[in-house]
Amino acid sequence: MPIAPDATTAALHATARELVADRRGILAADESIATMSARLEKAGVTPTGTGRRDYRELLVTTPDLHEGVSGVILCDETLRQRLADGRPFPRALRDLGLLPGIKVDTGTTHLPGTAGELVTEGLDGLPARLAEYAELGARFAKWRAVIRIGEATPSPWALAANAHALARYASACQAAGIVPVVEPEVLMDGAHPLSRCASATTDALTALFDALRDARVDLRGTVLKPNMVVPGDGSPQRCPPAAVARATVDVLGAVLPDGLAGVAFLSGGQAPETATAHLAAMQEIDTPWPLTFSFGRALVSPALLEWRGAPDRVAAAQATLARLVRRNAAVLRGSGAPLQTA
Ligand code: 5MM
Repeated sequence: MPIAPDATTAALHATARELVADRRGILAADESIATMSARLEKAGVTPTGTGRRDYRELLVTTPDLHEGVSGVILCDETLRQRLADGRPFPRALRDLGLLPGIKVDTGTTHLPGTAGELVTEGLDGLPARLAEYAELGARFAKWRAVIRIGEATPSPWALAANAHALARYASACQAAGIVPVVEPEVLMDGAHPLSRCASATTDALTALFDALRDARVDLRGTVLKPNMVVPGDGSPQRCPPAAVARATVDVLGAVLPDGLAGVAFLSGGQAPETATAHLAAMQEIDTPWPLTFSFGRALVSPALLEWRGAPDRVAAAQATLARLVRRNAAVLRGSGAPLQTA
């Protein structure tokens, strides 16, 4: 049973559907200041607040971005910044036909009692922050748990702790009228085979959906942002896109309850063409939820390299991003409607 009042519930459902429908995906541009600064420096751009703002402005003002992207996830810094023309980012996004989103976790920390496993933080004061983000125009939010495959990991305790945090975050979002995008990312790091990623992803999703049920999170107002089921990046195993698609959909099909608004995959460090090939192969399989993309690096990395901070390369960088967005949107299946409409 939904915990929010009716009008809010209907609005949550509508926003969640809009995020995953109409052959569009979500652009993840929510790198923390530290991550974004490191990526800018690597591309030869001075990592100042202005540099980060200019880069995000380049991304969101890419011509016709709304044709393949429904919403953009920003970080706290960008949500409070303004475009060069003076418009705050959330308003500019709305003007451009894009839903404003916000990353609300505050990063990961070591989880005591584990062999180096991580738990994501940010629950303290979250309801007040969400109220402010809603006031600033955020319509959806994102929280990422980071799960590493190792000899003895992921441990049940790390999965439970991360699932508990994701569920508390998701229910706080819905109480604030914001759609939660729940991201339990099983990293690609390692030499493990695809089967190991499948079992770790199954365990992570099982813990997550148990916690979401216990927290009475409304799944029709929720989007899942999972990893694809792939071999580790150091594994000699080579899997064709059809095998990745089959394994990924099988894992999701075994765990996901009815009614979820949709699934928007992260790219996790896959090359852009690989992530797109996997997404395309998944569209060949019938699923009860719309499957789309919520890529970060697989959409923006080539554009950042093209730009390198030069004003006269903004148009070329935007063309690079637009090409990748079009390519991913083009592989999406036509039906964006969730099956459960009651
Ligand atoms: C864009 O990067 C997001 C934020 O990362 P940090 O907080 O670590 O700086 C990240 O959560 C991202 O949304 C997901 O990992 C998906 O991005 P990729 O590049 O894996 O598609």
